[in-house]
Amino acid sequence: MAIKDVYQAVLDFEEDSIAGLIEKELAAGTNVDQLLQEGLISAMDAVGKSFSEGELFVPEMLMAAQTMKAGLEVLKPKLGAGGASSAGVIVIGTVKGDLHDIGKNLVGMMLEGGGFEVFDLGVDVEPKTFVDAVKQHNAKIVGLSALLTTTMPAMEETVGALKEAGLNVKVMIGGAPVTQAYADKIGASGYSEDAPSAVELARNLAK
Ligand code: B1M
Repeated sequence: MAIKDVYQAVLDFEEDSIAGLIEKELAAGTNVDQLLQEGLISAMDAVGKSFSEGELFVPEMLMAAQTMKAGLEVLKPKLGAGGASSAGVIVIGTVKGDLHDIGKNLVGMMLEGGGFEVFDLGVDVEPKTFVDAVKQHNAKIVGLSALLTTTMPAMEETVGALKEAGLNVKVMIGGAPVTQAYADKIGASGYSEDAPSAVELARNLAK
């Protein structure tokens, strides 16, 4: 039994057994931060890299993310108390009028895998709901997802609402029809084309 087993469990999509592995590690006194960093986060980074290199595809990435999430559930209660710190707080959601959530969920899970504390507001989220959630959770980053060209304007509306509320928050956007040019146009802080690059972007924005 070692942290590398936890790491490997993510790569092997062992969603049903990862919780038990982590519990055993915790019982053996393994440091929570190490389990998070060297077990879950490193494994998801490796998954992200394989995806970027075309060795893994969306279904595998989803399975790895689900496995990581199952492991994270066991670690979560220990995170605040155990000294492992969050990489930052992110509020994420699919914008108003848009019901697509598969990509957004994947991004949210990868962000959690990357060490962020993620509050997922779901789909069809009004600009005001994002504003309220940023205030409630003291988030430093907001993640907006849109899959329809017709709902992209809701991203601009949301960026406007956050600015109008005077919130000092970075906004990252993504989704199939979204581009860097669009992010620049609406004054978003950044765009990423997939879930692994969303983690990198969030890490940069959190600096
Ligand atoms: Co819809 N749909 N859909 N749909 N759907 C698309 C998007 C479409 C391209 C299909 C097509 O016509 N070829 C088309 C949009 C056309 C356009 O606007 N340009 C479309 C349409 C038209 C519609 C409806 C209007 C259909 C209708 O009712 N007439 C309707 C709209 C409903 C609404 O939202 N109001 C609709 C409905 C649906 C379903 C409900 C049936 C279902 C959604 C189920 C769900 O999400 N729970 C659905 C699906 C599944 C799709 C397709 C087939 C797949 C989308 C998906 O999940 N991809 C899609 C066609 C396609 O893309 N091939 C299509 C997999 C996912 C992992 O990728 O979401 O791109 P993606 O996420 C990626 C990146 O984009 C990025 O990272 C993710 C992971 O790498 N990313 C981010 C996403 N969000 C990010 C946020 C970030 C960073 C990166 O930072 C915060």
